[in-house]
Amino acid sequence: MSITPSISSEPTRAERRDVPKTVDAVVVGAGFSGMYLLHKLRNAGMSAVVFEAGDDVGGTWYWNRYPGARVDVESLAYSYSFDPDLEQRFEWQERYPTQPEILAYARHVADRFDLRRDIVFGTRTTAAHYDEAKRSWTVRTDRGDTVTTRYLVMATGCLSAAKLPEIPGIDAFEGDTYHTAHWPHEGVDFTGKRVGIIGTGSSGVQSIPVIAAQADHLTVFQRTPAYSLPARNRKLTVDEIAGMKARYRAYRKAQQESGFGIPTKIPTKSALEATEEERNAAFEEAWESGSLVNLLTTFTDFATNQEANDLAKRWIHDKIRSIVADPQTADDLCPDYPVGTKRPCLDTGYYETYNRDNVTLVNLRREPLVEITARGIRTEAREYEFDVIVYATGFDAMTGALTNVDIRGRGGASLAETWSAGPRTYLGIGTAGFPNLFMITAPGSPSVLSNMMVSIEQHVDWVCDAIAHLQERGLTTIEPSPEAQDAWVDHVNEIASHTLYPKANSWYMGANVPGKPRVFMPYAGGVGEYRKKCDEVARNGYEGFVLAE
Ligand code: N01
Repeated sequence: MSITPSISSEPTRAERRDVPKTVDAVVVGAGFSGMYLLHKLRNAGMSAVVFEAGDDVGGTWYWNRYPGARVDVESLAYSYSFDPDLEQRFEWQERYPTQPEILAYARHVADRFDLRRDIVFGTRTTAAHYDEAKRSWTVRTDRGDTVTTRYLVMATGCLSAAKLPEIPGIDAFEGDTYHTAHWPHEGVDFTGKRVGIIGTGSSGVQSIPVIAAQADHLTVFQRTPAYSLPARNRKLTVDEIAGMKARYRAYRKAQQESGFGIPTKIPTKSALEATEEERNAAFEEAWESGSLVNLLTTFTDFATNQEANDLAKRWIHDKIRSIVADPQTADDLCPDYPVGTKRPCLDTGYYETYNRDNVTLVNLRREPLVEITARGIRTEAREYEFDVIVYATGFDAMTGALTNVDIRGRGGASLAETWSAGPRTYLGIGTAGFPNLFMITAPGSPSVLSNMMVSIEQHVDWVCDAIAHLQERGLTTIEPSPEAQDAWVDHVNEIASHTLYPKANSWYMGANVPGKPRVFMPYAGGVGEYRKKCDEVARNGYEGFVLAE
């Protein structure tokens, strides 16, 4: 479902550059994937054009301007590694950078590599059709452009197709409405306003404390509580920055070999073997560290054993109850699914916010949402009146941005229809029947279970190497064999089946979109293992792919 104009903040249309009729590669999206792709393709002597819906670079960080927006990977780790000089020059300010700081970084990169001259802004890609006779793609946009290209790279991001909830009366509200992923560039002043917010995922958890501090009253509508850790954000010290800059090369290698794209200590003990004292100490240390991966790697069986996970769950419940004063509110904030099976959050004062007099939590499990009305939100218990409603209701994750484009491969087969029972890819990079279509961090790759910057760079490097391989050998197409794809999909499912992930109704499973097939989409085997597999495939002449002259 796309965002309706009434709640989106459409950018003013930017000056557009001329669009060439034919290029070697079309890239869709000018976020961190598209920017790096453009840089690499150009360096390889290829012509490329990037279509970007927004009016500037930055992708997710261009759109998600809601109050409190930050990344939950540390700034010095959430940055490109491909240019050591860039690493040394850019000065990160905070441990967890704000959206404006990350967007400033993206802009800095665009300037540094003069990227904007090959990016067509304010332009949404609407269709891409493969011509089997010509072995080329024809790409169309909402601005009337038609470009033919040999290679098509979807750098559209995993969390970019914002989603409104399926609630009756959504257009009836007469006040202001905003979606966290389409926040107005000029910001929103909540002073003196009665605000309702629907959604308590990462976007809700980050924005709720900031909105509460400003609004007259904030009412939070929660369907599923989040697990959230205090971020313990702070200014970076000069020594910290210098220390990382001195050891960046070794750190980058460790990132690439790690499980989540963030080096951590490797757990050695089962939570069930640890004494209660050891467990409490480990959980407390993770909580105090302000790092999600530290929590997720406390014990070997945290992600795979229900009993082990329950120990962490109970510990976090106790923490929530120790912070939130009202016992009923505290209970309502305690999640019942295994820790880590929905994306956990990092917050600044989230649970404490519920101790404020001007904040109310509505538990939609006890008081289901009925409709949006002209004046506010009606639950089965009552109507709540608002001046503003904020939708922090997330995304059609991982597949939405791909299937929203009318992509047609061999025989005119539509990608959306081909994936109607769930996405099928080989390595999360390509899909059978769609030659020379590459996807960056697609389903079947670690993507959202990793530090995205690490996974993005790995995919972009791999794709550009594959293209170079074809070019050097005078080959024209590459696409996964159906057999290799089937085996990979089975492998991805097999790994997921050994974890607790499928136990939660998460967007990882497509569960937040009615009718979307329930398939665990990311590859849960870890960034390091995945990279080894991709490298091996390339070394073996792109094993599992069909390459043709
Ligand atoms: O979206 P979400 P998000 N009625 O899907 C609720 C990344 N991110 O934008 O869980 C009532 O997580 C929904 O309830 P439920 C990060 O990967 C990162 O917050 O479906 N409620 C849920 O509570 C993150 O995971 C950062 O039951 C409804 C909420 O809306 C991902 O983006 C910051 C509803 C949606 O939560 C998505 O985060 C922000 C309905 N009909 C985002 N429909 C950082 O790096 C939905 N909900 C820190």
